[in-house]
Amino acid sequence: MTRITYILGLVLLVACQSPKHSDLALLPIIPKPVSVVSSGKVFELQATTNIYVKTGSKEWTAIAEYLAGRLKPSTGFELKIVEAQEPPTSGIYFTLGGTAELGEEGYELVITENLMTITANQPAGAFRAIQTIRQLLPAKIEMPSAQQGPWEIATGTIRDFPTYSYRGVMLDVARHFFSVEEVKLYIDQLALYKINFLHLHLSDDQGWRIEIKSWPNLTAHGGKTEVGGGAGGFYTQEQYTELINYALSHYITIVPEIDMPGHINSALASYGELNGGTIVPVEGRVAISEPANNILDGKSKPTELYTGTRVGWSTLRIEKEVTFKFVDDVIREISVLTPGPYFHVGGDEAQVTKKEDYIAFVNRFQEIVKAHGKKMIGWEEIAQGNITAETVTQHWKLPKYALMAVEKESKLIVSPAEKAYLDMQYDSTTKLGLHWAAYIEVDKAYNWNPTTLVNGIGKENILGIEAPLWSETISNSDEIEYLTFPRLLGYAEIGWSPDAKRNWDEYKLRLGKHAPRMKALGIDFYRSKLVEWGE
Ligand code: TNX
Repeated sequence: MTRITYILGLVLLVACQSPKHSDLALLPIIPKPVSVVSSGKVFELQATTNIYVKTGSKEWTAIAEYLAGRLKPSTGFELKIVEAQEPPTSGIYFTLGGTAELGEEGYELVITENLMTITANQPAGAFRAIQTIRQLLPAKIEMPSAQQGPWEIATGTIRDFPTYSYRGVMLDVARHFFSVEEVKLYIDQLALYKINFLHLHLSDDQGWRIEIKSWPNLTAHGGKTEVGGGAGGFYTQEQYTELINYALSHYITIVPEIDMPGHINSALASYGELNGGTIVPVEGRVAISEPANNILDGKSKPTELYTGTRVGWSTLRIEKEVTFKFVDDVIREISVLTPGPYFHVGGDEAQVTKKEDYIAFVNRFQEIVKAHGKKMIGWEEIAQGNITAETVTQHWKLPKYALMAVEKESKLIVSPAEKAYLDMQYDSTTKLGLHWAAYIEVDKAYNWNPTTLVNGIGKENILGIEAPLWSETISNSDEIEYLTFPRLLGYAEIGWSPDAKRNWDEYKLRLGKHAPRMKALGIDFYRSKLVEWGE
């Protein structure tokens, strides 16, 4: 073999191996699917492509409509939705069924030159499949205006299902309020990466954000401001329901949180009878550790509204009868509006609540939440209470509480602050966010595993993962996006993809290819230097 033919041969070999659009297995899907097998051909989406739904149920039709709606602005196609009893020979075909392995959210996607078949046990699986299909199309599919095709999809088979059943994000709407429209936009963005729970932190010292009809001053007064002194705001019950339904149409379950017994100043400022005395917040993160002893002076004046960022200085008082009337009313009203299984009672940083009172609070909260038909979730400190196996503990900081929870057979949502807090800065030059737990660059956000976080805690103890976004430093969608993206994609993959398939060096290549997609969606993401961003 001459040198020339050898080099030519090499060039040819490399050319054949380099990514081609028709190779399904080389597409940068996030989260990475369980299995992808390519068959080397191309399916082309055209104006005449029909979307067939086998079951004819309203829910499946709504999913088909969601797909058609997502594809319309950029393609200009008005794809028709047709009921089919038999598998069609061409088009996009949604059908019920599949192996047990696919579970509630899994799907199988079989793509041939003429037909794309989506099979799932449940509508949720079909919805997740659509998110994969979006990522199989060129990034410009996400543009809000008409683009030039062709709209080609590589052929092959994808089988996919999640590792964890809980893959959440938390948005703090208390420190800064976010409008219904801003939360809906966030839901749109989370859906693309197969997130299935959105935890809303609805109350804190700085603001009460959900209408409670039996305690109207919570929002009328307690919703009036936010960190920095802005106007705050709140959701009426109708608006909250609108958010629940919007999330549900994206197969996302809302978890409402009312943070108690600490982080409660907005309620104490709204109703003097809830206030057990004057506690003045002190400088620094760790506030006073001893409860003030003038607490039950009977005068019960409301506190002042608070617009700073200190934590751990307010508390409900267990000695007051009215406290539990309040707690019961709030949990009842929100539970009635919430179809999801969970109610989050907060329970974090109750630094001025006596330990024995704190434990008694947790026990009462658990009873009340159960009485209103929900399962309790609380931040890890609740593990000190008599929590049952039904209660879920959200681990954020101390391994000892995670272990305590697991001993009580409580399952964990893992949200380790130094790895999974979306409000942590990327590095020391990041303008938004905080860094009390860590700086979290994009590699650090990705490079960890829930099952190796705490010695003695394994997959069987873990319900899933959640990335919380606290909002002390952010107040609009652009800022939400900057801290959320691109780290969210990594959390989504940790929650969904088999751990053995994950590695940073391979992931960062896929991540880089999501730049044009996020850009097309108008997402203001952080362009980490660790990633080569595609255009
Ligand atoms: C700790 S994490 C908090 C929040 C703050 C956050 C800021 C947790 C359960 N509590 O009250 O907003 O730090 O990063």
